[in-house]
Amino acid sequence: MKVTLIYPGITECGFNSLKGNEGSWMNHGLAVISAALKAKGHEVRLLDLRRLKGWKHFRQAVSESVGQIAGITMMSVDYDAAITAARIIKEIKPSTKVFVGGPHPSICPEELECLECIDHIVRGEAEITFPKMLEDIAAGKTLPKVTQGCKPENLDESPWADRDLFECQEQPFAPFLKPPFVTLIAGRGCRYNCNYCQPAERIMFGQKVRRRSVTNVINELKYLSDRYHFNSFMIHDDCLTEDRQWVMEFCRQYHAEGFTQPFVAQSRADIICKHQDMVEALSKTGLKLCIIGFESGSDRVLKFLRKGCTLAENLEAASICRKLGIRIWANYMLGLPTETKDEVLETLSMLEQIQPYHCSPAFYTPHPGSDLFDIGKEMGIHLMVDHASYRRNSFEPKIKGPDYDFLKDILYKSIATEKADCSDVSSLVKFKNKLRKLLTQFPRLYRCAKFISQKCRI
Ligand code: B12
Repeated sequence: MKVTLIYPGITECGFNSLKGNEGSWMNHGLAVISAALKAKGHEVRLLDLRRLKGWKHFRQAVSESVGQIAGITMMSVDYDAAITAARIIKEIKPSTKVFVGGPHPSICPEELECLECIDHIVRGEAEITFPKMLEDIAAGKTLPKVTQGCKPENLDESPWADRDLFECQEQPFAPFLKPPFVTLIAGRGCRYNCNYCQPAERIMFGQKVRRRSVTNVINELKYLSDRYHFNSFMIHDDCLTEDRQWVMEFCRQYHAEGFTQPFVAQSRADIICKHQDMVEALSKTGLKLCIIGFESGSDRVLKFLRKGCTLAENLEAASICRKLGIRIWANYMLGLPTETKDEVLETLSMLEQIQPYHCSPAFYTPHPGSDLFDIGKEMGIHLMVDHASYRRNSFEPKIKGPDYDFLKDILYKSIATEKADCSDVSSLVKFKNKLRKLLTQFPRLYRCAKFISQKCRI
């Protein structure tokens, strides 16, 4: 069959935006589905909205290339673009069967069930189920509107992501990570229970975390090295370091195969404190940047979030990373439900001690599928006006309660805690950070400078 997969990830960056940093990354969900479909002989192509000029361009692409089947992936944040795409497909090609899958359809199928522009919703994983559904369609069977995807128990049996689909041109997001750059996923699911995320991940991937074997991941890296000659990479897993044995074996095989490329991965403060030797092994292997969800500098807030980490662990983890030469990418939230101004200041003080390489703050944004979303809904505090409000970089108030002017001020101050990194592009970065510190005193000017620096990628 002729299948068109659609990536609607333009909420943050808009059309014609396939460049630089995260905006250039491929979507692994669609890439895995594409590989599974191609293995069954289907003809697969991609419409990546980031590559198009606008909806007119999309209409033209739909007229020219969409066949019997369209498959749209969807995070909650991309709801509007995904639904607009589905409507346009149905308008131009009414006989095309439109499938949706991904986080939002898995978590909120009821929101999509009533939409006529969608024929089928697949919840959860789909590399087994989607090809099977196409077989059923070809056999003339009638499919239900909502189908629960079948979980591949052994991820080694799932195909590797089809990178041809996205014409893989992923870009690194830090100056010390040299291109060519690639991203990969070693596992699915998360065993932690943070209330701003869970149970979304359990709904999508089940209770148990599944991880590909180390050998399978190393084999993919060998393939990526042959094919793209990558000089750096990122492992997207929610928490790569939760399985110590897996990590140690990964480090061993990475060395044994002669890889030396630096990489980025996410971890947690409690794990870093508990397994310093593992972090050291990772650092020797090539972990140059660790993304850590510190979230808050207040123990009360951390407990409220069910984070399972303390302020003391946050600080210790940062000091371990600094000692090992691992740069810290600090994720944290401001404006959480129940959070007081003093607690926000505790977060600022934590960051001053952490001295991150990069600060990645967010005003707390309620996400469907999380317990905290349900709590906020019950309390009637949500101020989200549409699905696009789920995006990270918007400054509009997300919930009732926080003083957002105060939070903006703290946000700018927190960014000023970034520590200049003189080991690579040195003087430029140092100068940029000094300037940034200075500019934080003048929020408008700062925003303007940030905009210009992002546009010029400096
Ligand atoms: C990588 C990643 C990113 C990358 C995305 C890169 C890209 N171009 O896709 C980056 C860093 C950019 C990113 C950003 C964000 N992310 Co993110 N991200 C992830 C992460 C860690 C991995 C995604 C992944 O590849 N998984 C592995 C693949 C195989 O799984 P999958 O995509 O779900 O696909 C399977 C099924 O869902 C299904 N499927 C998927 N698509 C389709 C389509 C069809 C037709 C069918 C039938 C089936 C189907 O089949 C696939 C194979 O089994 C997930 C967490 C996770 N573990 O999944 C969060 C996650 C998807 N992100 C999330 C969020 C909230 C965000 C942000 C909104 C954060 C923010 N506030 O800014 C931004 C939004 C970006 C945007 N579009 O504007 C949430 C989504 C929750 C929700 N309700 O939508 C997740 C689930 C994390 C979490 N637990 O909260 N993210």
